[in-house]
Amino acid sequence: MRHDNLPFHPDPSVPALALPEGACDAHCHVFGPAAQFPFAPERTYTPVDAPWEVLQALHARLGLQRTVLVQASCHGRDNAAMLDAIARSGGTCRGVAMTGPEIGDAELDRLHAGGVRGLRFNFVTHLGADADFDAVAGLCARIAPLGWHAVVHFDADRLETLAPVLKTLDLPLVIDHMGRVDASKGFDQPAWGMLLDLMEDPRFWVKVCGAERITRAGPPYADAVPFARELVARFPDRVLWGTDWPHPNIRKDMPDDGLLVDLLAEIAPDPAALRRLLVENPTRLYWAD
Ligand code: 0GY
Repeated sequence: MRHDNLPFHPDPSVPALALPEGACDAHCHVFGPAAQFPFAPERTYTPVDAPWEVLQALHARLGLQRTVLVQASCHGRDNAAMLDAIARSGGTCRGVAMTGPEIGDAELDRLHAGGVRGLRFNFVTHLGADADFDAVAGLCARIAPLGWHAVVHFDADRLETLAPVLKTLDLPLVIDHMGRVDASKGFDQPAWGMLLDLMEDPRFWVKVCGAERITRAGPPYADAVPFARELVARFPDRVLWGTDWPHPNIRKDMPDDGLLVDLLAEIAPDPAALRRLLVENPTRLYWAD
């Protein structure tokens, strides 16, 4: 199959930073192999195969012991590749699925038994059609009793219209990639203020990964790191971090995952804050039971 994405970094550095016991990569993906797990016909990109075995080897190199696999749009609503990886993980991996309002209760139960603890909703222009908000609200009402959360992925320019509707949902909500604010616009940009305002609501969590997506300066992402650091300082109990391997739709400067780990020394310089970010917070959302 012809892919249109760059391959992941062939030889990531071994980080200098030693991660705490039980450290979790709370945002990464498995893609394919396409021969076994075909990509969705409606996808907007075709990634390179990125199987579980390669992710496991990367995690061993980086010092990460647990994994949250996040369903990506290239696999659409077919969560099979993710479920297969979770089933082979020996309990060290959980998942965030994508589905639609037609899903039955028995299928939600099957996803729960398979390690899923949340649903993801996309409002990102380059990934295709927005999730339908009525369907999102209906699904959120059904998954809240399971102890699940919603992961919301949006472009920063959607914040103004999305924030009020997201606030109507009665379950924990995790915002992907620091709300995809443009790091070059600094702390005074309106989107950053709106993101902080949402985070004042205790239902909201935020992923402080995605420096490589919000940067305009490129590696080592000096423009983006202050945003992550500020979120960790202000909301230490509601932040998550992940590599985002294999980095779909990164069009240049494929990240060195070892460098991304080393940025944590600046993002969470206090060891207790780093432990919350990498161990305690993901445990609360994904391994509560
Ligand atoms: C990410 C980011 C991207 C892709 C997806 O669902 C997806 O396909 O999330 C992106 O293109 O920015 O989190 O993997």
